[in-house]
Amino acid sequence: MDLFEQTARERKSPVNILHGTDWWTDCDDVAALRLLLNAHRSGAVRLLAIGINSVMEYSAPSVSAFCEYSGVSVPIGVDKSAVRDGGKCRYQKLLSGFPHPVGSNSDCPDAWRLYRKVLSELDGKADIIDVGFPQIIMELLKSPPDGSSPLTGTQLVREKVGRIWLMAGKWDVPDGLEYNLSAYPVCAEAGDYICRNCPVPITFIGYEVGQDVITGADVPGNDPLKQAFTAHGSASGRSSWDPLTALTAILQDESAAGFETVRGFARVDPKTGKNNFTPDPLGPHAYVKRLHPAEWYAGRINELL
Ligand SMILES: [Ca+2]
Repeated sequence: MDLFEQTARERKSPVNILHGTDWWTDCDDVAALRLLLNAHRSGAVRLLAIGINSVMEYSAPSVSAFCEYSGVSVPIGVDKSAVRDGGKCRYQKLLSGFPHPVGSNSDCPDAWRLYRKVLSELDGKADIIDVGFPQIIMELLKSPPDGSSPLTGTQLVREKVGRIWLMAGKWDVPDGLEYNLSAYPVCAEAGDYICRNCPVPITFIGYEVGQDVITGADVPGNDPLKQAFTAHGSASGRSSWDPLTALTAILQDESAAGFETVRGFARVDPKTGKNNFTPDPLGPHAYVKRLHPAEWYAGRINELL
């Protein structure tokens, strides 16, 4: 029995998850989604929606194909305004060569609208993960009442979201600077907005936590996960920022994921994206520090991919 099956057995019901991913130039997003799909299949979580927060031609079809390969159908939303220049499409077209029910990005609703619909229809709460650019969560928080719900986005999140787990920031130094909060102006804007306005707790998994945790080397060559890693130039493994975030959320417990938490108030500069943290045991935010060597985390993730 693996860790997800054991987790499922200990839970009364699966934890509901909405998962945001940039699915952009790096391949650790693909490993993170594989962990979530495996946890879904084991019954530890219920993956209710995926929001893509960057757009390439094959974004939604490749996410759809990757889910389909695991036998899991998940509604996909896209932030269609998030078309970026300069990103090299390394694996998206390749993965869209596998069967995919979603034909194109335009088949998908706006991600924040999908999140509103899923949350409003939910009996109970869901957690939100994001391992990419955080603007979908900002758009959700800012969203007005609509056909899905009479609540504002902030009210809906307060009522229906348990916790938020973000791969974002660099927390081991003052004025930390990390890609998801600084790559584009909207990233810094969203990081700042979420820190100041989100009504539910947020745990940050920072750059420093995942960089030297190298995973994915042992996946068989016919697996689309391995093919994505190889296309990215990471056949011998890749840093595990996004998989560590997904795993911590799946376990619902930073200490079970091998971390110490520092609780307090996170701040993100709305212009530069630099992040800072004021410790406070009653604060709504937390970042994590590793308690084990990199190999400990890598071994766990590799077993679950
Ligand atoms: Ca990512």
